[in-house]
Amino acid sequence: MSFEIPKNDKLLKWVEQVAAMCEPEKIHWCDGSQQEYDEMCAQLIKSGTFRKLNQEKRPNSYLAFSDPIDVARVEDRTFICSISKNDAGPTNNWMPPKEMKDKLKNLFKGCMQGRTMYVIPFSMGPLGSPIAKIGVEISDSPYVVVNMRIMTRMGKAVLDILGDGDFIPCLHSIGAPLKPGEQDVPWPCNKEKYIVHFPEERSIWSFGSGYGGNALLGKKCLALRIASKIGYDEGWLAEHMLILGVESPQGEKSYVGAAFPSACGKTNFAMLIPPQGFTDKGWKVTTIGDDIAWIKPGPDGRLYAINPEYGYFGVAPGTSVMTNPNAMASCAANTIFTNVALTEDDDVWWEGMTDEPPAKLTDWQGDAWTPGCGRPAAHPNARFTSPASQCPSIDPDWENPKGVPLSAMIFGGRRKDTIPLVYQAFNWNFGVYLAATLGSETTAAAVGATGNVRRDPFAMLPFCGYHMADYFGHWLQVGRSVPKPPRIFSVNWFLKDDDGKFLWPGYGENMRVLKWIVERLQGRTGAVESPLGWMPRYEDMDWDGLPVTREKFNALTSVDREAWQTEVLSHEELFLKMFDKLPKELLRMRELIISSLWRSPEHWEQIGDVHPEGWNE
Ligand code: O2Y
Ligand code: MN
Repeated sequence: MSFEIPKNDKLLKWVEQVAAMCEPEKIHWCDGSQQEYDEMCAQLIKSGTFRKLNQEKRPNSYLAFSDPIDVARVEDRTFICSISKNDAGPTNNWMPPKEMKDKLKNLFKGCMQGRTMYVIPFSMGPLGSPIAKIGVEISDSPYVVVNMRIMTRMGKAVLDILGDGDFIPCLHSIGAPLKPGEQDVPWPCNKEKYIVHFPEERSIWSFGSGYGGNALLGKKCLALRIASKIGYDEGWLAEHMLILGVESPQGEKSYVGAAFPSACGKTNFAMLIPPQGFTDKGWKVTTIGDDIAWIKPGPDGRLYAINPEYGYFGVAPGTSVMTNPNAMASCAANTIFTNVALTEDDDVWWEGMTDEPPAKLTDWQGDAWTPGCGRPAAHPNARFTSPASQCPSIDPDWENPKGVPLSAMIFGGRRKDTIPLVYQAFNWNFGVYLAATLGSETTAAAVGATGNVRRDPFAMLPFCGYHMADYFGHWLQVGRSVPKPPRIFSVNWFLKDDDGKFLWPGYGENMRVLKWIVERLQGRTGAVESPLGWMPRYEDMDWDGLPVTREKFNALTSVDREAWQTEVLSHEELFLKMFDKLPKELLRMRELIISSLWRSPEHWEQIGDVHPEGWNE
């Protein structure tokens, strides 16, 4: 330890208790210095967890291959152990807290034998910001320590701010004690995994996994599951949202939060580069955060958002200089890669990085790989951990402790039909309804059959630390109490035509939708009323440089009434699960949508599906 132990009774007592339970060989208090980071990376190379990458091509960067049984978040092993089962709700796994604690204490007994126990003080949010929260993670994984240094503000500076104040205890073990003389493996973990949250106690216990959201406890566990419950109790929101800034040619800056379920391209949207014609005219997009937003009412009646994180834990496959040049620049140096492939010259590669794969690679399991061998070179959930400050589009206010004022919030899933390209909710309650009923088609990477729609309310299904219906009620309450709430929009980048081809090009072209949204807020463009909300007409959007015909636009914005009947029935299925606590406003909204979709059979036959050119017929 390279500094004086802090005088914080709660912290000292907790560290002592955990050490007595886990029986580590030694304890290391992390100071967060560059020297400590470098030494730990060297140690990870020695233990076989890290390979140092080519210093010229990828300066100060490392590659880790995980155990194939430890490659992603484990939703079925994630628990919200509130005192009452009904406070966790029907969408969370639950066990009585006492029963779970007893189980965990058994698992944690002696689990750090032969290993070092690291004490990792970290701040979610800028150091000293009134919105920030301090956590302390205890972990026996040096891989976790170095990742936490990139993902959070971490080390001695945090303890200085903490003083004798309160913090959120986050206990983590990979669950792989080492017997004296036993040879370690490159990625120690346990096949039994538990990611457990005690929302009333505000504590986290994670056992058995060293990967991502299971182990870097500041991210999904603290900044979403525990923080969402704190926000519920204190009157603010912890959301699975990226935050971006849009600057117009007139110099007006608008900030937008956007929630998309996992694997829907959040990082790409957060780092969007507008098409050439737009940048030429003076449009600019800046990045505040790519995954999580903490949103609080400000003194001027608006909602202000901060990104509580300090880095990106981005999905590598599919990321390229074509799809996301800003992400590629972010991971150009000082990055930890996990489960991507290794090139012959010690650089990294993953599917989608280049059109042509290299002739020879080492795949994410350490085996020789050649194109056409039938296996992916990188795991589909392979990641880069990179400092947010390295993103070329980072917003000058990304560390502003007050946050940035949100003008709009966008919700979108992956839907091949039914949900139009974009529409604006008529009001806050309509917006809460569209977010509560957000759905996304399952991809091969997610659970369930591919192509099924999974309801993922507010993109928070795996991350809400309390009853989802109480969460809906909390959002409705925020709308009642905040004088100038952001406007709420729905988007869908994933519509397909009858041949299964994408109707919308996505990526940078999403700027056209973003432009309509911010110009709408500024009263600079038009819209028409649809059964679902306000929608652009063809002439309300900027098509400069993209030849979208009126016919294609109509396909992108039409509302298929039959599809919507099925859609609304599936909303009902979600609502039935939580009927006892469901805010009645949502049932009223549902009735309003049904009644605005309904037309006499004759009328329906006459106009068929409706789109913005046909609304008023
Ligand atoms: O699989 C993991 O452990 C990472 S999950 C993740 C990481 C960064 C941002 N978002 C997510 C997510 O699942 O939403
Ligand atoms: Mn996420």
